[in-house]
Amino acid sequence: MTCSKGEARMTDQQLRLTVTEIVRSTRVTDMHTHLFPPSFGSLQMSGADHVLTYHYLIAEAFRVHTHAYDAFFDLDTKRQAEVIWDSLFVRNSPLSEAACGVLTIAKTLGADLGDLDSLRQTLQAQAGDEYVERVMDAAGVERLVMTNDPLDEREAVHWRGGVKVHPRFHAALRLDRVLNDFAGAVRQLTALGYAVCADLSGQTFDEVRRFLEDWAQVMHPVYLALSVEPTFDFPDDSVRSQLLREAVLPFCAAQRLPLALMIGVRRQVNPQLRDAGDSSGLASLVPIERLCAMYPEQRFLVTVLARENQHALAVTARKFRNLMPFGCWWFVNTGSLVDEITRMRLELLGPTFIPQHSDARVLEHLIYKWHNSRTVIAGVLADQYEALASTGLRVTDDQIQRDVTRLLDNNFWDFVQRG
Ligand code: FIX
Ligand code: ZN
Repeated sequence: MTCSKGEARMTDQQLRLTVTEIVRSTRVTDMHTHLFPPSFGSLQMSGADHVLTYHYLIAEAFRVHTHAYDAFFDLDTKRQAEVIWDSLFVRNSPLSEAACGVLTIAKTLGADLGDLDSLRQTLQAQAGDEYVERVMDAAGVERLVMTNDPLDEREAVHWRGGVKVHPRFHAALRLDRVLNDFAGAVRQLTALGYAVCADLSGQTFDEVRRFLEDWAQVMHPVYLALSVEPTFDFPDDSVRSQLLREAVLPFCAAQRLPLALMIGVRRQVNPQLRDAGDSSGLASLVPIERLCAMYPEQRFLVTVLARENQHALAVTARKFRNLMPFGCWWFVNTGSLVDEITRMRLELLGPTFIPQHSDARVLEHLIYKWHNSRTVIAGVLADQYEALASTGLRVTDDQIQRDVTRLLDNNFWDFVQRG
């Protein structure tokens, strides 16, 4: 960045256009999704019916239709999609972020708006690599990270069979089953030949570590991930805390892998809603401070679900360089909150965070999620560059491009590869 001193500098409007164009055209790494490539068979989800039966839309549609919970879930996917379509797109205007997103997908892929048949014909339910690449390109997503649970048999069977992973997909080894329900995991781990005990006695820590090592060799994860409830504490004498201390963190250190923590989910506040039944709660960031202080060489990627926790996360990241805030997760992934959170992070951290991930569960979600996120990120950045330019500093295209590439791509890879 150079001082303007007599040189022509961009008008605010030019600056805004430049930032918008750079954010629009910069390819992202989507560092947390629930997507799979076609080689994982039915785990790969795409097409209109899956787009419409996204759990975000399921929850919203229950506020409109009168089906009993079980009666709705007893319907097949096609019929569920029709109920949701009728509830959110016919009987109401699709004003929510997730509902409007379906129209963004339709428009981008060339389906007729307001026509479910057209959406079904345009989006491919049986996707091959070519369609996956077309959708990723339309969303400007160069690479993405999956969520890979080694204790999910539907998934493990593909890995054991030597599945070929599309080169634009990367793995993240998900620890929820092992760490959040160790008693349940013990049954599975024992059946798989790992000598673990629910009371953590004997070889348990070594065996959990061996399990992680075995799966790291298969998946080549770019990080490990765990979601936790708002009351998450560390260190304490819980089974999870002991497993973290004695097995997971030593494993991460040996393999130089970051640990992603997703904090603040209250699972199944309404079990009748199934996948749509989780909620959010306020957490303390003190356990994250402790983790970062106790393990200064360990890198932590952290996202928080409660709006009220976002500021504490940014402040904590100012104190610990081994903490990387990422994304606006789930209930805070809406335009107004992404704007607020991204603005605040930029003000407190400069371009040293990962502004967004999509959490897409269905391939085409990438399109609307990244379209919406880019729009907000561009607006926030344009305001900050405008403020910078008003000091007399000349902001160049190259510098904007460098910063945007950091935010949308390099910050993630630099952080995970720092080890
Ligand atoms: O734990 C997670 O990774 C969450 O993102 C999901 O479980 C959640 O259902 C989701 O899709 C949120 O966007
Ligand atoms: Zn997720």
